[in-house]
Amino acid sequence: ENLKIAVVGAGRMGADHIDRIHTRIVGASVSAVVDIDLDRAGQAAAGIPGARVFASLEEARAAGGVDAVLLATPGFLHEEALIKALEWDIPILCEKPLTPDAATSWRVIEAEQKLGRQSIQVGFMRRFDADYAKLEQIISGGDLGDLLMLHCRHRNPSTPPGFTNEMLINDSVVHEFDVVRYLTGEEISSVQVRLGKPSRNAPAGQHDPQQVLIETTSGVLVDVEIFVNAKFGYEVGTQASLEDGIVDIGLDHGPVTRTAGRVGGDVTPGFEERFGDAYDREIQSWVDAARRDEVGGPNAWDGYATAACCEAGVKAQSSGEKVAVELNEKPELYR
Ligand code: ISE
Repeated sequence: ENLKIAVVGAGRMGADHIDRIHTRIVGASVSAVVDIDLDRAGQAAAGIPGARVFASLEEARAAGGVDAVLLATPGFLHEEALIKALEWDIPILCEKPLTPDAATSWRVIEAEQKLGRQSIQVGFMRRFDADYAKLEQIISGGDLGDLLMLHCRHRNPSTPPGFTNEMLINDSVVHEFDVVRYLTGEEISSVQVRLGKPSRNAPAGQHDPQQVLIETTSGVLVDVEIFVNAKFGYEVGTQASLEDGIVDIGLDHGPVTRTAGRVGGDVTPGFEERFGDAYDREIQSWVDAARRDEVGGPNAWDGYATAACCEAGVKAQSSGEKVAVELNEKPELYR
């Protein structure tokens, strides 16, 4: 029988996941769409047989037919829904960030420990991207020696209204925090943020671009260019410097055509296109694992550790200093 999913939040990512579950995911269906904006929920649920619309997760749950929850609301709304779904003991896919800071994420970790089993997967889809997975294999395979440095670029064409400086870290660089942990297999020990010359295309109150400097426990150094009003399109990539070689991923322009004295390919317009396959694999992996009461990807510990990095990053934005990332001891459940 299909896993019946309540999707909470019918915004950009929620609507994309609803379409994905309906059209491409095997063994699951959308049974409820939850949004305080019922019109928006109705639009996202339109044409999906059996998908009912609710203003709250409690109402959806009370109406029955909810086996799992996909949380696609903004990060500051996650904690309450996560704690509830853990109490109900139903599997959860939580879009990033798990929560916006370490203390709230730790409360989620404590609630999951009370349940006694991992039940939350966090939406770090880059781990399901073919290029990132290959880079991870190259690094962990060891043929090119140790990884020494990573140079990351994360460019969005533009930001929605109200995208603050903190969101540059909590909503965008959070992916690099996860990728660095994924590629190195280590925790991050410090974060520093440098605000250089701002672009005239940045909206008022937002400093764009920013440079984020990350260190891991063994001393791998990482620099991130986060440039969220870069205009030209969407680009996420990484160059890895290893002892015996340099590896590049993410110059994702498809076929290159030379004609009429010009050379070129296409730039992906946004993350839905760039990571479409990765999102499909991520959600399928979650669904398959959820049906066995398991987690099929990054877990709540990954959510907590990256939330601690985000908290350090936001502090570093205003202090300009290198801020240490302090983590609680990793509970048995995640070892
Ligand atoms: C967005 O929320 C995402 O998760 C995208 O992957 C990221 O590239 C973008 O910067 C975020 O705003």
